[in-house]
This record gives sequence, C-alpha cells and structure tokens, in this order.
Amino acid sequence: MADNNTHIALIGAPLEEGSGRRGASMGPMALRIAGVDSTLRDLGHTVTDEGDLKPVPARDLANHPKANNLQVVAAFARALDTAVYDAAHSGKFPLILGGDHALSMGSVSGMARHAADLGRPLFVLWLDAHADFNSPSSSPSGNMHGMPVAFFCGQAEFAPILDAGRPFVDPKNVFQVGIRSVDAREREEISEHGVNVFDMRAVDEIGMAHIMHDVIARIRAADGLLHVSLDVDFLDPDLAPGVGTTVPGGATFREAHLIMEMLCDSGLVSSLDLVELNPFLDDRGKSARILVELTASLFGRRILDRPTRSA
Ligand code: B3U
Ligand code: MN
Ligand code: MN
Repeated sequence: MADNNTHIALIGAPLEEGSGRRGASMGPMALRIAGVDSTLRDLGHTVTDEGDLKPVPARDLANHPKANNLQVVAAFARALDTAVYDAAHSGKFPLILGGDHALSMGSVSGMARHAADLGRPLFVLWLDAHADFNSPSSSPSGNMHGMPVAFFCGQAEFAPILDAGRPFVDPKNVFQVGIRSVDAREREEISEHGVNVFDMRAVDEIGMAHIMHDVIARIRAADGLLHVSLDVDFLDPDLAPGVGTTVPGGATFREAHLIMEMLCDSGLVSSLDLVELNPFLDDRGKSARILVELTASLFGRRILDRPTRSA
C-alpha cells in the first residue's frame, strides 16, 4: 500500500463477546459515522463497504470454561478469515472495522493464507497496551481478546478447541509496539516464542522513528506483507478514552501519526484492523475520530506534499 489509488474493502466485525463487556459491537458504526469511507475517498482511494459480518455461532465447537463465548468468537474468526482472504485475493486492501481484538484471530489467518499463496512471509505489527498472548490456561479473565497473538502464533493449546490447520505466523515476524500491561505468563511466552517487543520503555528510550525504521527494514529485507493491528488502548487514554481497558502512559498523537506516515511511505502494509473501540465509553466521538485520522495518515494524508524522510 502506498499513497496512490488503493481499492479498500471495509469489513465490519461487530464482535464484543471476546472482551468481557458490552459496547465494542458499536465500533464499526462509530467508525463509519466518523467518516472512514469519505476520508479515504477524499484521499483518492476506491472504497467498497462490505457491511457487517453476522455469523451464526460455531455450535460444532464445545464450550470452554476458560475461553469465554468461544462459539461466537470462533464464528467471527471463521467469517473474517474468509472475508479478509477473499478481499486480499481479489486485489483489495482489507480494512477491518472492529469489534474487539479477538477478531484478529480471523483477520490474521486470512492474511496468512493470502501471503502463503504469494509465497511471501506475513509480518504483524501489533500496536497495543497489551501483549494479547494469553491462552485459556494462562488467562486471568478467560476473555479471548487477550489471546489472539498466542492463537495465530500457533500456541498448541488452541488446536483442540479452535480451528486447527490454519497457516500460522512465525512469532519472530510479530512486532509488538507500545505494550505496557503484560501478565506474568505472557511475559515468559513472548520471550520463549521470540516475539519482537518494543514496550513503552523502548519507545521512550529509543524513540518511535528509530523503532519503525528498524521494523520496516526487517520486513522489506524479507519481502514480507505487513498486517497492522491497532488497538485503541495503544494510545494514551487522554487521547482515546473510548476503550474498555485503558492503561496510562500510552502513545502520543504524534508518535501514532509518525508510525502511520512511515508505514505509508514504506508501501508494505497490506491490511489493517481497527479494534477495541467502545463508543459507549467514548467522549463525544473523540476516539473514533482519532482512529480515522490515523487511518488517513496510513493512506497518504501528509502535512506537506512530500514524504518527510524515506523509510
Ligand atoms: N491481559 C489481560 C487483560 C487484557 C488483555 N487485553 C485486554 N485486556 N484488552 C487478559 O484478560 O488477558
Ligand atoms: Mn489488544
Ligand atoms: Mn489492549
């Protein structure tokens, strides 16, 4: 994706059952009201809104005491896997309007299948306060929005309870930026699996520009595709209060825009999740609007009519 004409498929995923509270199902509508489609069209892109997925719960799967609402989460994961794969396969850029973060089990699976077709590796940039590397046995809450990274990195525990046999993502191709709330088992898991982590301390010490140059160079060297997953709580809660799990000390407005601007210049991004927006908790649409603004930066809006510095 660069700043020329891209055909973007908006895919609504009104999932909230992965999150342990109500409200994230209103996320797709809030993003539409904030003007995600017209903003992208104004930048010269073609936008097709595919509407919202409404999957039937996956009753072929057994309920699990520590994977809350597994049947609903799995239904969304399956539906998104197909919708995202089909969109990418037909040359479109899948832009997923969430919905809680459990939906990334499906969007990343779909992009992993697409990348495998192309014979290219899939990389994931995980912008989040959390590592989302729990599994049912390690999760303190049982909420599946805390589990997608473990799922798509192939954590064995998911095989008997969720769909096995999907292409997974090599954990070494996952970059987590901005994390600042990690459970004890997650800390061990991400290091054992070799996930690349730039926590908020790294952001403070090294700086966002340096981190992103590094991430982009590594993906480019491997000729990878990049899926970006943006959780609202990546941002500082003063900036974006419309999320169920606010964690102080998040990314600033400029840090977040810089990421998007550098990713735009890189031309590497092939798909995007906007997740965890909870309009019920938002302050007059502020968080929905900032997600749309960040998306605009990813799709070519810039301060001056030139890249500031090539990535
Ligand atoms: N790590 C905790 C909390 C959490 C993860 N993701 C969010 N919250 N949004 C858990 O429940 O897994
Ligand atoms: Mn998350
Ligand atoms: Mn989070």
